[in-house]
Amino acid sequence: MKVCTTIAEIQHELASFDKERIALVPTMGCLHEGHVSLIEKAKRLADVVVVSIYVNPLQFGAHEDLDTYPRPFAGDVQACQDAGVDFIFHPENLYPEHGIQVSLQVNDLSQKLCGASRKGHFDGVVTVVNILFNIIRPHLAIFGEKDFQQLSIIQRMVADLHMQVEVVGADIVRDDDGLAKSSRNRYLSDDERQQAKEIYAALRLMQSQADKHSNINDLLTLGREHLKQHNIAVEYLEICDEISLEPVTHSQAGTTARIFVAAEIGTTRLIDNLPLTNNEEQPCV
Ligand code: PAJ
Repeated sequence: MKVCTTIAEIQHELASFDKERIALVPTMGCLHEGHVSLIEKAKRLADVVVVSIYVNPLQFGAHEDLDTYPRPFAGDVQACQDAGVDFIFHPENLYPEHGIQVSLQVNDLSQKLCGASRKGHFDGVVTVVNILFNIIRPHLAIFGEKDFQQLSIIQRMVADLHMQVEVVGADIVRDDDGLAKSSRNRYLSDDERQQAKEIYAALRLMQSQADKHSNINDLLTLGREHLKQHNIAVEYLEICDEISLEPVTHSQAGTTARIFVAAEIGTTRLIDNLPLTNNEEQPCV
């Protein structure tokens, strides 16, 4: 495995792989099992795996955790080595010295769910992902369903702009009690960590009751009550279509309906999502 810190260096390395399939796994580092599962999927689907580690300033709001975002680089290098990564791309900066003049903008898809409270966040994400695609020129790129809105928006970017890259989604990796793994889980105290598992519990409760409630609002109330009982402050709890991200009514809810949640535990903001219908328990036909 090689660590490249400049664009010239990574492009020089990748130039020798003109016949191989290159996969990119974009990350902001502080790697955990969720990221490793993306790397494993990349290894199954491609010949050469590049992991980018870059805490992208453009996607953080003024009052967000850019400065304190954990950057345990030595541990990340070890995790990549153990997972069989070929190249780490770890640039110091990806933007022009005096600021970026031309960037990408997401329309309606960025106004919903996380985008409602994180103005400009998804513009920052698509801009950096586009820059990474242009530098690495991967055949495929892997993104986790943990950030489902991000995955949907990147799929839409690639479709709308006719980009020559295949976007592949990967399942959410969770702790044993269901909490979705996240670099931000390390901000939680022991008590908060106990509380945090109730986010997944609320999603499962809603999923398990989905076919008993014909009214989508009853389901949302059920989830909200569960979170309230555990003193969890909800930023949003919605049931939306996976592609349009528009709220669905129960009568429309098919296999593409998904429950989305963002909640604050103490000062830590956590997100999660789950299909409304538990596809795994459905009989194969
Ligand atoms: P980051 O938060 O580091 O996440 C990198 C990738 O790991 C994303 O695709 C995310 O969905 C995935 N991931 C995180 N936790 C996961 C989990 N528990 N299970 C499965 N996948 C998980 O997302 C970003 O970085 C940035 O926005 C980025 C795309 C790198 C652009 O800066």
